[in-house]
Amino acid sequence: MIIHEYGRKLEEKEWSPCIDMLLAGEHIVLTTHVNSDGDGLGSEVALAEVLRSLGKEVTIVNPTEVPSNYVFLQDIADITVFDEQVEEIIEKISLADLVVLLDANLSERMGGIWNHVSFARELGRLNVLCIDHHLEPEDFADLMVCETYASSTGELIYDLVTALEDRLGKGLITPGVAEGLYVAVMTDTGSFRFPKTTPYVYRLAGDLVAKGADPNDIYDKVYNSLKPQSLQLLGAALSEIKLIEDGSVSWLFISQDMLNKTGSKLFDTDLIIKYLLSVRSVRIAVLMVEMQDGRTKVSFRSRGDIYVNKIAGNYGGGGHKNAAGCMLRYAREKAIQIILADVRDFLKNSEIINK
Ligand SMILES: [Mn+2]
Repeated sequence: MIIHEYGRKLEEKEWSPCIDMLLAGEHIVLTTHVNSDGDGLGSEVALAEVLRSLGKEVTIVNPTEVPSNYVFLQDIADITVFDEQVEEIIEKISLADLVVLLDANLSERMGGIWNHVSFARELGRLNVLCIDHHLEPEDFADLMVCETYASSTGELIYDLVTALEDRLGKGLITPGVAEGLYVAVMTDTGSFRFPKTTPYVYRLAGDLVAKGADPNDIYDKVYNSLKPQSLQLLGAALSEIKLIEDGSVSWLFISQDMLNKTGSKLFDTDLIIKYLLSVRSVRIAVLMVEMQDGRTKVSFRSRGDIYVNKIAGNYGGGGHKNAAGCMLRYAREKAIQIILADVRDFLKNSEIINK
């Protein structure tokens, strides 16, 4: 098992083991993490189209459903969802010779799919490839390209496809591929403004636009697709935001009751977290969402050199320096109590270290 962690843009030749593995595959399954996002989904549809153009049989199987604002992506309707089609997924994995996990670096992020992948892999039937940009990868695959310098998995797939184009001597970025990769990079960079938005990211975005991605159309479809009930949830949530520690911490707890009253689903909360960081003094923002089973999903955002993935890591989660998450087995009161205590401690310690 090889983990590439160069911490810089990979040279073309460094993509070779990854390209060899993809070219050797005949029946390839692509997947991403639970509660899929634009980066995972856009990377999946882009890579699927590239591999299909090379004659591979490719299927996408995801642990959870596609959020409605991404259903416009090419061929997304063909995605099989584990929660709904377990039998089909088991069959697809049993026929596969390669499984590629995109935008996650922990086996458990595959949800129920991992058990079946792991079983087939132990029988020697398939290889597992992981391409991702989160911190602290688990060494679970046959080949892992884990590059935390990258703004997005989409950026890595763009580089991979470019290296593949060089190897094969032909263009592979069709308008469908460009659209998928643009969605991936745009969503994970917060529309080209997060810290890892390098000059190179703008150049690759420019190349994708030149090859058929329409920035105006894509932005409109991804971000202006709220259901009226999402606005109700947003209104209810904004009025509940709390600021503590002299305004350096903001937090919010969204209950099932709040979701039910406004008819909203879990992924509608994504649009709320940015408001938690919209006050200049805030250094750590915490959004807690009550799950149907009573557990609490926690999302962290931070400003500057505050590694919130470390707080999430205390509870089996992880992510990036400025954006991370975890699932707590505690209900409301206990969850709020321990997370805020952790955040206070963490902020205190990081202040001592930074002095
Ligand atoms: Mn990502």
